[in-house]
Amino acid sequence: MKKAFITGVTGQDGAYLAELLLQKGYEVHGLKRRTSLFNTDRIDHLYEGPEIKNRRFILHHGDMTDSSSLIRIIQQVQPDEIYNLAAQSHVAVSFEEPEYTANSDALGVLRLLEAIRILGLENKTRFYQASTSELYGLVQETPQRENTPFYPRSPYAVAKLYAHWIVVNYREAYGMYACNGILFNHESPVRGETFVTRKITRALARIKLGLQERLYLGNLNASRDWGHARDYVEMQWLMLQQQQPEDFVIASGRHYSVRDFVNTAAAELGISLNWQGEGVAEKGYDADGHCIVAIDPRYFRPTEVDTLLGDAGKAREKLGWTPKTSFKELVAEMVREDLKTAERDDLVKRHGYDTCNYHE
Ligand code: NDP
Ligand code: GDR
Repeated sequence: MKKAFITGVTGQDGAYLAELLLQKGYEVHGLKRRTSLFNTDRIDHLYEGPEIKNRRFILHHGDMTDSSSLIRIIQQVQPDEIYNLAAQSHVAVSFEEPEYTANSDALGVLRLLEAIRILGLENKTRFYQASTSELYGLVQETPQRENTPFYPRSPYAVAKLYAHWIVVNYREAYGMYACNGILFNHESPVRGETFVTRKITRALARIKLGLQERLYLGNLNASRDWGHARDYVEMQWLMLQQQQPEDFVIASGRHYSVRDFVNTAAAELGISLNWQGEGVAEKGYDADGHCIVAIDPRYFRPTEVDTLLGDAGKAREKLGWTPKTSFKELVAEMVREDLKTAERDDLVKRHGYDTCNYHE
């Protein structure tokens, strides 16, 4: 039985990947950091209690900023594959916590690669790094491919640039099977609530049921190449099953603006939006003339990535990969799931209990 170690297993991709690897018969080990509240919502359905014999899903406490925990876990598990998905993954937050972001997102990768070396696992353990389209930042070429020059535009992207190149360097210097998946934005119903897509679907569902008045956003003109996380984790696994380690761009090849995303999600909910005004004064009104979408300049970033569009031609040709979920299907699935949650919150509210209205 193959053993995989997933860092970031409690995150969006970690949950989808753990599920996929368990289906494929792997023994899956996950890194979980200590938090004051539970952080395992996304993987609770995979949990196996100590009473289960031959458990195949096992969590370990550790942290990307703590070498000793990483070395200990890798020594204990002796994984065939490591998927490094852990990161402070929020671009806007990285401007406020640049040092921590560099520590976990850049040095964290070095710690894992060194752990493999220290433990003499270079010839056994294959390594996947969650690289990102944010590396292209101020884009030098459209669409972006594996050889498009990078121009990172945030402390997050700069940290991920280090991560990307240290993986390439360890591959070349030590012959390790290590590769980067340069993934464009991918979303799902379990996407973190502060990323723009989930923020939109969650807020519009709550607005529809009268649980929230308005959705505040930043740059409506930013455009992204959005896909579904379920399709993208399949590629993470495929990249570790090749003869030779290589880096791949993973993208849908289509892009939409944040405003398009709002319109599509609103339409799914039967809300027709009428936009008026320009720049920071732009507002979206519903059919009754209520302003339900407005701009809050707090969400503008010091340096923005205006537009991204990926070309996953290499993945298509070499790995036979194409995304299965369209933009519209993705939005519809996210809206449907957030509407279910909003209906539950509505019920709770009608029974006299207030629900969270946190909308960042
Ligand atoms: P999430 O933010 O949903 O998950 C991040 C995971 O990393 C969580 O499990 C989080 O733990 C964990 N984590 C954060 N900091 C640490 C730390 N110091 N030590 C241990 N664990 C830590 O991200 P996604 O699932 O969306 O993304 C997965 C990876 O892919 C990330 O590296 C991201 O940067 C990258 N990526 C994502 C893309 C996307 O569109 N989703 C596109 C391209 C790259 P906790 O649950 O406790 O917060
Ligand atoms: P991104 O995702 O920065 O691309 O990083 P995010 O959803 O945060 O932003 C996408 C675009 O939307 C604009 N935007 C807003 N963003 C947020 N979060 N909140 C808002 O209110 C808002 N209004 C407009 C942003 O300015 C931006 O242009 C994600 C993360 O998953 C990274 O970890 C990953 O590497 C990249 O995708 C690829």
